[in-house]
Formats: sequence, structure tokens, C-alpha cells
Amino acid sequence: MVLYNKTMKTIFSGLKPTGEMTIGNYIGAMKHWPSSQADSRSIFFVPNSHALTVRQDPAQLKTRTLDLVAWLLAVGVDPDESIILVQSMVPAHAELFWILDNFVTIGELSRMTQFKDKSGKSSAEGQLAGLFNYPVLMAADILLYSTDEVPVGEDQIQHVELTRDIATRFNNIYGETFVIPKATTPQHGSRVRGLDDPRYKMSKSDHPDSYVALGEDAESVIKKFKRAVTDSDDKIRYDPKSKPAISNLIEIYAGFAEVDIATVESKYQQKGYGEFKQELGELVADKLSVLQAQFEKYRSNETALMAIIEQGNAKASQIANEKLNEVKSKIGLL
Ligand code: AQP
Repeated sequence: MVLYNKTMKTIFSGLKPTGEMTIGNYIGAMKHWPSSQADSRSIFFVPNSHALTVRQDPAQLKTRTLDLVAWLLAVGVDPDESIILVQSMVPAHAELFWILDNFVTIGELSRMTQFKDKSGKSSAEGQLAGLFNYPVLMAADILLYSTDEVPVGEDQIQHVELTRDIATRFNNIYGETFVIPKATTPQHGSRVRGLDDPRYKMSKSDHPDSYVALGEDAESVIKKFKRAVTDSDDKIRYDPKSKPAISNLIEIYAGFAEVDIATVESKYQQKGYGEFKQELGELVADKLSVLQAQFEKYRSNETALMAIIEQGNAKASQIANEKLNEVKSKIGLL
């Protein structure tokens, strides 16, 4: 693969190792990544430093980081076509973060809805500065690689907007340095909601009843879909406003069956919730069992997995250090 070629667009995305990967992470992000490899420079990273905004068990963080790389390979990311890197192993991310932290204001960071959601009702005394600052580290991640597109779920769009603002501000002061990235979201499945409450996004760090993990066994997957909340009438109709629960399940079905929403609606027009949820559970369980077999293949050989990570980190460092040195020289850091 070519490390940088201006005529080829760069795609950059990542997944935090803060829990077991969910079908939300899969439909909203990972599933789309292999197809971008052919016609773009694709860089996928495990933002393990981002995970520190919530206290982590060290052994678990390490295990989850390796799990995540194995999941990337399992869904079809090819380490020879793409770059797979682990954030903490490429120090340029942390270094650019500190520089960019001086190109963003406290006011801008206070307006990030994810910060507001995640900091909840705790007082400033109870909030870690890392949670507040993490969009700046995300900006550094993206800008180091001259990223054109950041495929993300809906929740991350605001952070990519902030990255654009930071990059533009820097470029205005020091001249053209950063490529201005844009967020791209899948047409459907950009915000898969919790199975227990569709008002909230499905999140890997929430209660296990709210999500289906990629590693979950068939029995548990089918049971979770059977128990998933539905709306008052028994019609399988896509209407996110008045039927958010069933619309969420339709999106999951469409994401796993690789069909559009209308196809799901017409298939289940004459059927009730019970039958739909049973078939949805079976569909997801079948697909997950294929992914799980691939995952096991990669995860069971840790030496080979580490070699893939080292190979990706080396390519990433070459690109990232070049950009970091350009920035340092422009702002007068030796
Ligand atoms: N429910 C979702 N629907 C669609 N896309 C989603 N993503 C996450 N949840 C959904 C997308 O997955 C990518 C990786 O996300 P992340 O793991 O880096 O962070 P996150 O968005 O904070 O994911 P979680 O699962 O909610 O993690 P926790 O619980 O740790 O905060 C991103 O592209 C994201 O949009």
C-alpha cells in the first residue's frame, strides 16, 4: 500500500476498548470499513488512551485492546491493505494532543454533548479533565494522518466538527498544515439504540440487557431480541418518531441482512412482533457465529496478532511523525 498519495483519499476511524464490541459498533462503524480499503488509504486504530477517561482494569484494558484488533481482522480489515495501529504505541498522538489543546477553548469543549451526557450530574470536582479534553486527542488522532473522511456513528459527528474548527484555526495562523476532514455516517444504523430503551444509544459500557455483544452466543442473542422492548401496536413499520423501538429493530435487521428498510417492512407486513423478533435473533446469531469463528482464528495466536500491530504502528509512526515535525517546526518547538 502507498503510505501517502494526495490523489487517494484517506479514511480514518477507531473503536475504544472500553467493553465488549456491540452490534451498534458493528453496524455503525466496523462493518463498513473493509469496503473502503480498495480505493482509499484506510487507517483503523484502537484508541486505548481514550479509554482512560473511565478508570480501567489494566489487565482487562490490555486484553480488550488485543480483542479489538482481532475483531477488526475478523470483519475483514486486511493489515496489508490498511494500517491498523494502537494509539498508545504511537506517541505522536499524545504529543500533538498537547499542542492542539492550545488551539481550542474551554467554551468549545463545554458544548460537546457527549461530555455533557457522560459527565452526567457529577460536579466539576468529580469529573476527570480527560473526559473533557478527549475530543482534542481525537482531533490529534485524525489530523496526524491528513484524513479526508472519518466514518463514524452519529454521536461522533460533533467531535469531527470540532476537529475541523481546530485544523482551520491552526491553518489560518500557520499556513496550510492540516487537511480538513469530514465525518461520514452510514445511511442507516448510525445510531443503533438500546434494546431495553430506544431513547438511548446502544453502548458497550451500559447494562448488558441493552446491547448484544459481538462475542455473544446464539441462545443469549435470541433471548435478548425476544425480550427487546417494542411499541404499542403490532405493526412492523419503520417510523423512528412514533415507533422508535421497532424502527431500531428494523435497522438492525437491515444492517445484518444487507437489505434496505423497505425490504424488511414488506417482508414482515403481515407478521407480528413475536415472529419478527425471533427471526431477527436468528439472523444476528448466525452472522455473529461466522464472525466469532474468524475472531477466534486471529485471537488465538497472540504472537501473530502482535506482529500485525507492530507492522501497522511502524507505518503509522512514519506518517504521524512527519506531520508532528511539520507542526512543531511551524510553531517554534525544537
Ligand atoms: N449505538 C451505536 N450505533 C451506531 N454506531 C455506534 N458507534 C458506537 N455506538 C454506536 C460507533 O462506533 C464507533 C466506535 O465507537 P467508540 O467505541 O470509539 O465510542 P463510543 O461511540 O463511545 O461507543 P460506545 O459503545 O458507546 O462506547 P462507550 O460505552 O465506552 O462510550 C464510532 O464510530 C461510533 O460512532
